[in-house]
Amino acid sequence: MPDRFDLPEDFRWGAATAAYQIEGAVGEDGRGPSVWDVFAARPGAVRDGHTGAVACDHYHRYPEDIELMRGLGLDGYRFSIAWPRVLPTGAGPVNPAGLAFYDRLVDALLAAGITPLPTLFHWDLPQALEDGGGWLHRDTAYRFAEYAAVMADLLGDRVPTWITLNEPFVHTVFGYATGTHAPGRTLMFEALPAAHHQLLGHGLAAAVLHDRGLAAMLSNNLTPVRPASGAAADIAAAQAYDTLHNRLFTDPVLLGRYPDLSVLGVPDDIFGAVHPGDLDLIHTPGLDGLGLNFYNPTRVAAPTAPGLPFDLVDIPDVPHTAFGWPVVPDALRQLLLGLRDTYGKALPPVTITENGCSVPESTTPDQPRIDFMSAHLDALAQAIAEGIDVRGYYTWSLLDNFEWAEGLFSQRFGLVHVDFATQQRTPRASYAWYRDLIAAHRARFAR
Ligand code: IFM
Repeated sequence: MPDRFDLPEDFRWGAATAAYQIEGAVGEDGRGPSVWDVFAARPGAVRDGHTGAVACDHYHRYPEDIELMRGLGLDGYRFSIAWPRVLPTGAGPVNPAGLAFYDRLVDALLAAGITPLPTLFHWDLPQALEDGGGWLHRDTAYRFAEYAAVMADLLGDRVPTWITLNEPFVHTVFGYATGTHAPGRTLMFEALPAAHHQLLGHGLAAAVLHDRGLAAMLSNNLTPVRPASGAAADIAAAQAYDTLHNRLFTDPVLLGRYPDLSVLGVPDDIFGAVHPGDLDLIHTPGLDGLGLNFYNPTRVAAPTAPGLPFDLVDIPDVPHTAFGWPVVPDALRQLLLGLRDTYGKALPPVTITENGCSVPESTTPDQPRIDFMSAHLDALAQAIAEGIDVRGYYTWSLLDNFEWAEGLFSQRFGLVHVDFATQQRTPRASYAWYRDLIAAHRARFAR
């Protein structure tokens, strides 16, 4: 059985972060407020009242963080650009100091031999755009494409590949449907225009990138969905959840159409959001790579109460992460094979743009993280051996960081521990393990 030592020669090793989770410096150098600044200031919105105001102070400490990446031997680093840092109100005049930060960051990465892989939107929408309706408002998609053009014009000479959106499923559901993330709207299925407008923004931005000779990817959090039993009601519930979590986002981009949304009780035009020609705008630019953020599979049962057409139920008899997420590494292989079954030749090369787990701070060494990553990389090697084109793996995350509604302390995903009082970075055992794995992979192909 192939394992992580059998990954192909050109397999790329990386680590991932996101702007609001690590940068801090939210009030510096002309950055405008984002939805997360506003949301995190609401009493009770984030555990312990934490915010990303300082986070890992990466805005000032990025040279030290790049040294940590160099120490790992990374090929690539996935980070996100804070839209309100470069366009403080989301549109209109650019902020030269914000642009200069990303210019410096990219140059420093390249000097360290690390390929930058930026994400344009990882949930920190400029608050001024939210005040105009945010992703519920169609214009936001057009503002996003303008912002993509600003960044591509600045960095396109040095950055060949871009990710437009991060996890539009999570942003739509947590941000607009249930309100546990910014901007904190609780619209349930009426949140879905926000999904459509993000996809439209993706399509428009991908065209902007292609016009400049750059490659466009989209990263989503996908999950293989399994019914809790063979009962027809559980199977129907699983189909509804798969539609919401996976197909709603992947079908328009890869196939140019929405799945049957009637299983969610949602009209085909998503409450009037889908205009004639939109699906062409989303699909026609084509996707140069699918970014797959994988954490866990999902088990679904028929609903026990009115409201949603599914219940999410736990997967028993498997380990769980500190977050309570079930650990089922082979589900990654199954997900990849399922994507090939569903999309066939329409499936572009895949890159794992996030995978990792939170481990309690007191766990020393962080063996559960090493076990998690090694088992998922073994599953990936098996999927590749079964013919799936997977180009690389970016672990989530380089550093402990601001884990959204969970705040700073409770969910630690980093290969590097961060003491948020002192900003001291301390590499964990998983850091040394990943470094040695990368080195062993390179040594195998050294001539
Ligand atoms: O921290 C998040 C990240 O921002 C998006 N993907 C999942 C991670 C862990 O929850």
